Amino acid sequence: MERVKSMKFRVWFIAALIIALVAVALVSCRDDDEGQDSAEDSQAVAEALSGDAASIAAARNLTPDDITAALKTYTPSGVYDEYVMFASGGHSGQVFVIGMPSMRILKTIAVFTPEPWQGYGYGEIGTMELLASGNRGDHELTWADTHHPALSETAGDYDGEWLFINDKANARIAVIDLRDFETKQIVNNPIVLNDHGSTMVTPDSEWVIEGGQYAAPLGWEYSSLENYAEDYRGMVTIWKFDRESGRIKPEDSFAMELPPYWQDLCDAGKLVSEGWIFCNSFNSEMATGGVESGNPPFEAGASQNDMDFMHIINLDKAVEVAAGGGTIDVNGFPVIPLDTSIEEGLLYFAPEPKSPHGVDVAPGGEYLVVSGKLDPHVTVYSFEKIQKAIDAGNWETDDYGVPILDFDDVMEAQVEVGLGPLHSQFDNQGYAYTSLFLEPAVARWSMGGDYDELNDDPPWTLTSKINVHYNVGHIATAEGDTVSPDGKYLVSLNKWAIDRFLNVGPLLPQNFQLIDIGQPGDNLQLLYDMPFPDGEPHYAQIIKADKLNPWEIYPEIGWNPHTQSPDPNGTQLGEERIVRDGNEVEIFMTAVRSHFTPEHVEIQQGDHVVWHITNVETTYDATHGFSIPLYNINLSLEPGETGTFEFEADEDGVFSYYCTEFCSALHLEMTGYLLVEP
Ligand code: K7E
Ligand code: CUA
Repeated sequence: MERVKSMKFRVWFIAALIIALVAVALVSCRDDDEGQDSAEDSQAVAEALSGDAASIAAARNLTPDDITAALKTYTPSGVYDEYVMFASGGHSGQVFVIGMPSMRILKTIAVFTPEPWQGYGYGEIGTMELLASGNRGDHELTWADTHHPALSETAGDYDGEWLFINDKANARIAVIDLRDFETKQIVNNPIVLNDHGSTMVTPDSEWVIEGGQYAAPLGWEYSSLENYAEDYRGMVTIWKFDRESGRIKPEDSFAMELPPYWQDLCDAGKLVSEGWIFCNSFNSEMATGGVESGNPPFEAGASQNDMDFMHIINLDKAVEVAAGGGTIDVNGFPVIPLDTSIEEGLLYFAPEPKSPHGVDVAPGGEYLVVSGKLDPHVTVYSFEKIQKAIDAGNWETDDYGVPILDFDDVMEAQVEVGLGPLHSQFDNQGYAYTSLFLEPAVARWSMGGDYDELNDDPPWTLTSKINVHYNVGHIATAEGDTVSPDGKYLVSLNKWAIDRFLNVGPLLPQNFQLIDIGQPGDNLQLLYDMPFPDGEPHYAQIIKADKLNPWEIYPEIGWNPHTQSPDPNGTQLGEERIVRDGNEVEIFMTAVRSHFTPEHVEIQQGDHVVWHITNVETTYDATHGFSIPLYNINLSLEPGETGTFEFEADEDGVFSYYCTEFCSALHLEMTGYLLVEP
């Protein structure tokens, strides 16, 4: 696509526009600045611009739209972002924290993959045990495919306390504590080895939903593909989250057996539909692939039917049935059998066209939006109509006996949005947004019902579209999954970047495109392209920055972040010591600018070493690192933190340990000798 060149624009026009826009921005955004007189400011800006800015704009070929976009996103030094986006990191196995609208990356949160900056998985016992808790038996897992982050909610609004993320590749869920932005728990799904429809939370985060993906015998047993219909199954797992302890409680959790269609994304009901969950599915054909043997490949075999099935699950009732013992044991985990779900009225289907991907619950909970990848429409279902159809009780069933509600009974509207619709999000103006993978574009369409009052566009109509570059997957709007979305910004999480950035070889970054959705009608503006150079993020959630209230330093010196409580091995200044008991050596060390105490650690080859380090700093950002060569040890110790590692001193020699954070002028001197005598 040829970019319009600014040669067409005269310098005076750009200069006038800059002055006008900056003056508007100053008056509207900075009117709360103390002691600043906006008239004086405008004067100063005008004087500055009449000097350099117009010629800079001309020299850089900036169009008026470019200048508007710059003014909406440029974030001066020391000014904070209004929103924070938590993006999954795809096959990096991590989560990324990004400020908006500046689109500055603020943090990587190490989750499923070792990460040396944070000392995650390089000796520190808490992180080693955490990562090991995600192993499967003897099989060590050191990566993950994170797809859908979910912020904890209170009464359907993000509360900024916890973050959940799934691992599609190995069916795991992690819990991140937003007091310190660190991972606290990894939970393995006992009955499946992959998931996808996760994580989503109920409006008070009582339950964390993990929907499945590729059907397999539950409990990861073997069975031939010839027995697919009989032995293979789908599932949804309902994890109990205990806010008090900040942990998922597997002992209070359960799963539901589902037919071997490939369950895909799920979403939790809210407000009127609270207590229900919805998962879409594909491959109701139960295709088993085998292109090498002359069978249709999955892509064709799983795309024959015009309709697949949205799964409508009565969560409240399922919780009762599970608590009442209506489960069987699979790999030590309680599972509600499919027959029980049918008898108890826990599970219904609604037909959904065609090869669906994504079901999104509207802010009021009254509508469910489904996109079929091979259908140019989004289909909107009415929760009220679904309830009526369930009460009326006339339905057909699928091969497994699951009731299939009549499509026309439950469908509220279909909106033709374009090619390859995937995921939908919502704003505060009565619009929904749907990503269009094939165009690729983002469509804005107006909602009906109560949402119709919020804008002038007719209900259930496409109102505008914006092209994105290229191949959008998910989109995320500010506070978009809550009962009260903010609108304002939308981020298009694009899978291909193609020509948007300098060529860096055949592996390209992804592209996050920030879009202004604040204006009604046909008025979407692309503001910023952000290259994302790591695993492919699938989904993101965007929270108001002022809802987050993380600690600046740990609450006490000698803090254990894994228990979020004082560590019994925390060491205060003056308490440093080395304790020997036979071949067992225990070291209690402190770190402060700019030395470790002790600076000499002399041990014997063959000793078993347990080493505690406490960062006794109480200064914001005074983090110290600690590394030992050869033994693959690297810790990050934030102010107040105590970290512990252990190792067998099987190699003799002289090992200089040092601080890996440039913490002070004498940081290079923040070192010591580990002497291992043969
Ligand atoms: Cu569409 Cu995993 Cu939500 Cu990828 S998923 S895009
Ligand atoms: Cu501590 Cu460098």
